[in-house]
Amino acid sequence: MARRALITGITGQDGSYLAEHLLEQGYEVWGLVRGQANPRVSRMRRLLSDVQVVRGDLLDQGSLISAVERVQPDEVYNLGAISFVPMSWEQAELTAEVTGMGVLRMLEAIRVCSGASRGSAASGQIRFYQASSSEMFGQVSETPQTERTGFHPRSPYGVAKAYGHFLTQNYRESYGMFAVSGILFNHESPRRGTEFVTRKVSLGVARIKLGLATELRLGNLEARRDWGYAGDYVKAMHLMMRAPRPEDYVIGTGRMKSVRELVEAAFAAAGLDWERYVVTDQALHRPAEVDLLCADPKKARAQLGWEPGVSFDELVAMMVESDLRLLSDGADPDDASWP
Ligand code: NDP
Ligand code: GDR
Repeated sequence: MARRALITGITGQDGSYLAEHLLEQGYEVWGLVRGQANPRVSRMRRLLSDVQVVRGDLLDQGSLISAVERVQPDEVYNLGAISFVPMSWEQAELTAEVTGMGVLRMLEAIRVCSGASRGSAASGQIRFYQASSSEMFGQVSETPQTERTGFHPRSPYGVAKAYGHFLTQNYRESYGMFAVSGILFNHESPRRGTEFVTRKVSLGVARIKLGLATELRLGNLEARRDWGYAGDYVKAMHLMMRAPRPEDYVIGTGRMKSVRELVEAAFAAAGLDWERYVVTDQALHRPAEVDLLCADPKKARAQLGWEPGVSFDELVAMMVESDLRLLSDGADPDDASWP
């Protein structure tokens, strides 16, 4: 019988790539979707017509219990979150509720539905993946960061993710659940939300190239990140869930670039000189910045055999080309079907 996966956050970037990957692996895939008329659901359906939908919200404990009861999943991937870091200062309580407490609610739904109790072996039946983040490292104490590096989150988002991370470990230890966290570094794609810097830049470049804009406003150009391709990273999530033992893994490329280097590469990919178009804006700086993040993915390479396949330059070129195509077709980038 096909294994059954339930994905929260299926209408987001990672949810779409993970669903595609699991369908390719022969899974029956279910997506938890919220809202009465969520416009992202129809976009998701255009790409993932084989996915079945169950209603639910990470804010609503009963809905998660009902979803797990209905789907009877073998694996639950908890990708749903308020994921845009600046929004977590504007709506800190909501971020804590969705990105932090949402993890507790999902774990409780699994615990209740699988009849798990302290020390019971039955609790291992439904496997759980938590989308942890390099933002938990925040102000880093060492570089590169490993599974053993301490956390010093710098935003309400990072704090909420750290709560979810520790709670996942705690349910593994308390109830013997197969519960894992992937500590994923930034990963991007043509499906990335338009508010995140890589996509904002690739869209900005495409608009300027096509004569639809004359400048691109950005915040801190000196921040450095370890950027990889989302399509590679969802494979790591699945490998963690099929590993013999539940363990946490750092997933990244091990290479760091600055926002300035990202901008240079993206404008160059369209044959433009970035210095003529980029304007920096103090209003786009964050109350507390994460200056640099760089993964040490040795454990994932050694134990899961996972390697990133797409380089930084290939990723930037892929995103700029995709946005040039999208805008040339007259599509609305926030509403368009996923490439
Ligand atoms: P997106 O922002 O693209 O997707 C977030 C998803 O969360 C959407 O599907 C959204 O659904 C859903 N969601 C929001 N609120 C709720 C709620 N109350 N109940 C249920 N679902 C909700 O994120 P990504 O795909 O980029 O990231 C996936 C996960 O991985 C997130 O948890 C993120 O924090 C984490 N992460 C991402 C990294 C990255 O670089 N992309 C790196 C490390 C971690 P809706 O359509 O209803 O709004
Ligand atoms: P991040 O991603 O906060 O790392 O979180 P984002 O792309 O938003 O920012 C990366 C860096 O770029 C700087 N920056 C700007 N960022 C945005 N969004 N817009 C700008 O105009 C801009 N100018 C400069 C930022 O200051 C920052 O340093 C992402 C999310 O996907 C999280 O959910 C995930 O957990 C982490 O990656 C790992």
